[in-house]
Amino acid sequence: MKKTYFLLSLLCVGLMISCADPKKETHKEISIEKKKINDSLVQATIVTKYTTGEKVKEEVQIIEGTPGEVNAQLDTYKKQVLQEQGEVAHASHEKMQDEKMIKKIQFNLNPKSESNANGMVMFTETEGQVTLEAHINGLTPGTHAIHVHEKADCSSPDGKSAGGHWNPTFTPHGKWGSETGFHRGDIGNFTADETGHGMITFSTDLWCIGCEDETKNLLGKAIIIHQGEDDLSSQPSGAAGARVSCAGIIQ
Ligand SMILES: [Cu+2]
Ligand SMILES: [Zn+2]
Repeated sequence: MKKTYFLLSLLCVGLMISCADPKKETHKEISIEKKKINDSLVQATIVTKYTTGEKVKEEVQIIEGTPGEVNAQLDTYKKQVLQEQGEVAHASHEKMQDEKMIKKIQFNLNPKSESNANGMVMFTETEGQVTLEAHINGLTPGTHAIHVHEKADCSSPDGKSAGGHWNPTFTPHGKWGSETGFHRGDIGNFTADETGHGMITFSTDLWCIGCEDETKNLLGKAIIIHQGEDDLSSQPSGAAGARVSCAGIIQ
């Protein structure tokens, strides 16, 4: 009796193994990320992840060239993948993720109005969202205003060559997001510590880097840091005082 049970259970285990694992399925996942390096150079990274049971294998392919070249190569690649997918449809599972375009530009902030305020400002655009990150040194401790002004011209000693606040929607000056209106350049205020260092990050989908929409496009504008605080109400520019640092947002 015992022997029969043993044999039966062996048979069951054997059946379970063969049923669960007819031929190991390989899952294939593809992700494409596009990165703009400069205006004439784009880099696309294709990562293909093969998962067979516990095993994961990754293949990385990098394509670099002009936007046209890279797009053409990606098109060819995608057609290939679709063909393969047709042939091995039941054995593999494929997911083509959205292409992500990451744009990144960076500028130096230079002292104006006989200040020592310098630093850097960086803009990153990904999936319709632009993030600004600015680091400034040489400020007087306390609150300072930061705005986008209308012209990428920092040539004058007082920074006034950059013009007024960038205001493509012709609204009053104010706090960002305010119902009574705000300029597209009204980033607001940040604090410098006792060593004169300050930093700010700011994110919005109301900006873009080099798109067609002139109510959103940052290129050709300037970043200005002020000696004083933006009161977020005085017209037309928040009474923030002298312009102590300037960066042109030039392509
Ligand atoms: Cu300003
Ligand atoms: Zn303003």
